[in-house]
Amino acid sequence: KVTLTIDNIKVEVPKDYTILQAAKLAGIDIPTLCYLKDINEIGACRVCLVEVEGARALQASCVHPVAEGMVVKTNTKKVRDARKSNVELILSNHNRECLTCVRNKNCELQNIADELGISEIPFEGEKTETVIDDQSYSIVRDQSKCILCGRCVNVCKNVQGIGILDFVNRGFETRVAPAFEKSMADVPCIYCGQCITACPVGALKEKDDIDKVWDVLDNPDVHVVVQTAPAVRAALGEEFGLPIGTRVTGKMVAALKRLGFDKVYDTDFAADLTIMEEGTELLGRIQNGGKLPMITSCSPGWIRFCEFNYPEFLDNLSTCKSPQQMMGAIIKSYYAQKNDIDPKNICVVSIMPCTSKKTESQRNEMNVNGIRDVDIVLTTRELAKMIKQARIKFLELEDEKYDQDLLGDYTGAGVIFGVTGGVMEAALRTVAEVLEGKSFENVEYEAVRGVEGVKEATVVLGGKEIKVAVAHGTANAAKVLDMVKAGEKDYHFIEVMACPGGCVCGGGQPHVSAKTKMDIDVKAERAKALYEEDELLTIRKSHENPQIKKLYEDFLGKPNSHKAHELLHTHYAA
Ligand code: HC0
Ligand code: SF4
Repeated sequence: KVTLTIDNIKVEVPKDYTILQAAKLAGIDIPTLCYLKDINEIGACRVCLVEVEGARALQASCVHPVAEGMVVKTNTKKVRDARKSNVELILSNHNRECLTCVRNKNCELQNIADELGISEIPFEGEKTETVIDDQSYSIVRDQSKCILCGRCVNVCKNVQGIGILDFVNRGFETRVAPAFEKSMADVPCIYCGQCITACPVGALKEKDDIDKVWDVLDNPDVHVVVQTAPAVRAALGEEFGLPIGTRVTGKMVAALKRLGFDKVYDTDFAADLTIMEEGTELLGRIQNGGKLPMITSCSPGWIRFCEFNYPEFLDNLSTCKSPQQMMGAIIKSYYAQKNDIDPKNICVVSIMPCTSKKTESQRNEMNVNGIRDVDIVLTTRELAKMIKQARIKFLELEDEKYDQDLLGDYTGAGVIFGVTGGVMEAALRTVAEVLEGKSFENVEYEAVRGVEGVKEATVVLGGKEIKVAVAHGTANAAKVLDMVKAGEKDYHFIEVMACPGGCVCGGGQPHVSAKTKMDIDVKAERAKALYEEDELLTIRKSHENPQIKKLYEDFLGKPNSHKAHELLHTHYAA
């Protein structure tokens, strides 16, 4: 421990702390801009400058280590002036069309300019040309908004282990872009959108598909069915000022009904269906000497990561489509048939916490006889925008229930899909009962829960040891695959989610400022919301979902049947 003085307040902190951390502990707020806890701690923007007694220049507090007896001042004229001119400099080459920016009122640069009292930009010079890359289905990059903070660069490189975005060129020509300034559509980007959630400004955003949805809602000839992913309910409320981790399932359903969707269903139904298919596939592979470890295939960012970086594992992927795609395929077959609607007149809209789901829905594989499983994908953020555009008073909505017919039941197992370890836990709940031939009271598998990057467990089922692993964030997935490749591990089943924390922290979820991330573990808070819903539900195992049983009886036959394969499975080839 060391003791230092910040603004005349004595504070004792661990000796590996930075001044920024120490100040925080002392209740002193230092502004930051490029700083992103654990991800981007590089002192580049020079907004967090402080005066350190004895040092000649001002110091970037986010990287400057504390020392015994150090005396720090965070609010002198020198400090205020320096911070201000550094932000003015950033603003002088920034596209300041805030009113039409996706991050208007939710922009860390806008906030800091306001807090520092910046009322004019003293230097006006040459500006970076506006170049917009909107060629991919998922991500739009606007160079004129980029402030070169490096947050996206480091999340992509270090957290995801990918490195699509980097600094290119020098001096005034410096840009953050893919190599050779290629389009995001032409590089091995997995569209996880972690770069978007790291971006403090509007330089990175999702492809906006809101108007497509308004169009189909306005068209009386189209039957529009919406599905909501498990993780959306854990975060949508944040867009309306609710605390992180507030569960808003009922209000979300009410809002979707007001927006005019013909039917509102939960992707959780299809998550249960996935467990039936994937669980059966796993048992089949174990019993018949199939390819192991089997690896989950529901996270489209992970699928792309595997295709680009570990093609030798493509046969290890479960052949199951993701729940979002299964839901679409079932709506356009079973549901269409039962309701006597031509599937060509049905539009399936998904609300997802994910930007990669937009690209997934457009993949060649994701159709049945030329009919797309899912037509339009919106992120959680886009849904919030639609609700605001419709002037729906979200906070005042009474809870409503999903539509109940045919695809309305869902279980706790389906809900927890949205958090890392959830798919594994849901699978174990079902596989355990099949192998043991009896029903279990305790359904909670603590070993696969939590925010650790790689989790492992061995469960004994029907006298057989089943070894499983869970990885979230693609850098962690790579670690697990490398161990399997090296023969160090022999798992039966691996769950991979591309985003750290799982879908609850997907690239389409509401923005959380770097400042809030210093205080709150967003992954854990949002996960809690889903575990809470799981506990509240009476049915917590996928195979006990009554409408899933009915779907098999009336339509699919058995799990992994010929029909199930035609609709719900696919194959990924290199
Ligand atoms: Fe997920 Fe999913 S759990 S990927 O994270 O498996 O996006 O929430 O919808 O499809 O169900 C995302 C979330 C889903 C799918 C489900 C899976
Ligand atoms: Fe990197 Fe993911 Fe952003 Fe692509 S979407 S640049 S992989 S962080």
